Amino acid sequence: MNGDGVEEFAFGGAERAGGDSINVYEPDGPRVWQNFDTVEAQQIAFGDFRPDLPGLEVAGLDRVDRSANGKDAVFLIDSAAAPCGRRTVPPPAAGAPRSSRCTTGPATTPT
Ligand SMILES: [Ca+2]
Ligand SMILES: [Ca+2]
Repeated sequence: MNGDGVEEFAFGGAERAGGDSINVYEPDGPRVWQNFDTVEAQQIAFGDFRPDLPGLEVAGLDRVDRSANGKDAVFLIDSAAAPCGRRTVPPPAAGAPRSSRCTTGPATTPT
């Protein structure tokens, strides 16, 4: 991400009040950058999602509203910690299944 040839790692953190930050660190400890533009960042991944921007970006899910109403967003942050994309995820349609378990296809048994 920062061009030093050593891969960083990233995670959502609780710097201020519960999962409100994205943190990128070098594997030996120094923090590369921190961003506070999320409410609760999850499922963070590095990738060259925007080839028009230098280096890798960080994408993830932001749990904007954890109430019964629920509201999620996906975000993108550039290699210098600046937000460069955000989109609210529409809620599921009424009656849509919300289970995280696979409900289709045949059951399998480990051999
Ligand atoms: Ca590095
Ligand atoms: Ca890029």
